Amino acid sequence: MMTWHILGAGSLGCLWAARLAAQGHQVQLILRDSAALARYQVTPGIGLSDAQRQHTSHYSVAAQLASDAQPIEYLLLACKAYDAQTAISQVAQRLTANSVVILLQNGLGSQQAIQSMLPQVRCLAASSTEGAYLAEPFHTVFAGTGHTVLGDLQPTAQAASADLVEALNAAQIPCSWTDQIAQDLWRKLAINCAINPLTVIYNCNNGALSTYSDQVNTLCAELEQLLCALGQSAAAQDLTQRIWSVITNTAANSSSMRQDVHHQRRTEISFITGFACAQSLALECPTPALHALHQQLQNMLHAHGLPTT
Ligand code: NAD
Ligand code: KPL
Repeated sequence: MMTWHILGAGSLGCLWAARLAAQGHQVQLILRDSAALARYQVTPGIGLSDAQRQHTSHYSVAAQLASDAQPIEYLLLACKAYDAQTAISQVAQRLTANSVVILLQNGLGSQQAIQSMLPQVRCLAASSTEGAYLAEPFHTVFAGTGHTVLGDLQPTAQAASADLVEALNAAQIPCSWTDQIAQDLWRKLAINCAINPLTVIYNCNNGALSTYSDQVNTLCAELEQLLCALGQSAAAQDLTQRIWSVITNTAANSSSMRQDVHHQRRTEISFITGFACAQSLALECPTPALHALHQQLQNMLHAHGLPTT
């Protein structure tokens, strides 16, 4: 059995914690402060409900603060991308050359920043299509089945983590290993760039983007060029087709960014369109529609009283 620490006890953090604990792993939540610890200690443990919220089980999972002295073996970083660097710096002294850190953040930028902060630590990036939301603090609802792909952020002499993937699958966390995680992260980023901001701007479900097909197709073409310029031509392959498949297959869904705006939560814009725009400038690969989209999204967020970064 493994010892896991979970930093970020939100929707996905609680989902992973409950499933790992159910499988008999030792799990510790790392909570933000003593007030959060006190709030958690009066709960019956982590609550996990099915999508219809017909069944809820509670899992007894221990909790501690970042200042605890216990060394960390496996760390799941499950906070938002904009909190990731601050959160990891709070436990950095507890990581060793034997630690494995899984970065679950959406978008790109936070993972590379963390790997540079911790050059001696094995950082794996994860790209997940699972869906969860919090019904209340420490009570997560498993809203959508999906799959998580994991891979090393930087080349390593260590073998692919077959034991890790096996342990996660045994804990009902469907996942697989890739030696090309950057490809998965870039493909997902491109999909999120083409879909999420437009659903905020037009305040619509994903499927309604078929009304704006010219705009979607222009973005797809620019994103394809950007991925090729980045050396990610495999991620660029069939991108337009993939994006339209996602739009069709998730037609009734409200994108995660639109949900964030709807709930008056900060978005991960800087790690999605913000990161793509920065890369297009750095590579001198012009993406005018993407830049206009990013600006329009920032204006929209500002109008909603939300952070524009
Ligand atoms: P969330 O907001 O529900 O949870 C994040 C948690 O991290 C919060 O409880 C927050 O208080 C905590 N946190 C932040 N900084 C902290 C710190 N310094 N110390 C302790 N706790 C800290 O987020 P989520 O929905 O679980 O998403 C996590 C990441 O996974 C995001 O990047 C998101 O885009 C991605 N993701 C989420 C889903 C989903 O369905 N929820 C699906 C795929 C990807
Ligand atoms: O990943 C998504 C999101 O909402 O964040 C989808 C639904 C695939 C659209 O980008």
